[in-house]
Amino acid sequence: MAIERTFSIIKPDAVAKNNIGAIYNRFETAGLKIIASKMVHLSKEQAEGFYAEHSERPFFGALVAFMTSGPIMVQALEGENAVLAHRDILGATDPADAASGTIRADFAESIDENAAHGSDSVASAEREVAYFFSTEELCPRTR
Ligand code: RTP
Ligand code: MG
Repeated sequence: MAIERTFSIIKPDAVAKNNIGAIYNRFETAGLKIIASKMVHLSKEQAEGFYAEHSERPFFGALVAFMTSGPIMVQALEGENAVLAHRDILGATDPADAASGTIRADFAESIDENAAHGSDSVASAEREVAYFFSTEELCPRTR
């Protein structure tokens, strides 16, 4: 199995509800290792740059407003098939459609405030990890 990296955000709604630790527990239970982590409060420019692929979508303004509404936690995660493994425990974008036991089913209120983000491909993960972390900030696991 391939050891991959992926990128995670615990979004402002979940940080505000004190669910950081509970969501970290989901990562660790799934075998995903946190190799970098920090809290940040995004500027409008940072949020627009991160979600640039959605800039023409009707929800873009609301997405940027939400993502800048409070602090977030950003993580690089490492593990076997990490991109898909992380998307599996995250659940569907709309928590109403998310499988029971997933992060969005258990911690999210709506499609607009859906608790967490996960990279959708290895290529996205590389870009997103690099958007927030320098190489020196990543601590790959040897055990
Ligand atoms: P994310 O990037 O945050 O992990 O979410 P995702 O891949 O599951 O969904 P994506 O299509 O990338 O959309 C990014 C975020 O935009 C909001 N969204 N709203 N109202 C809508 O139809 C709609 N569609 C997407 C969601 O908050 C989603 O997480
Ligand atoms: Mg996405």
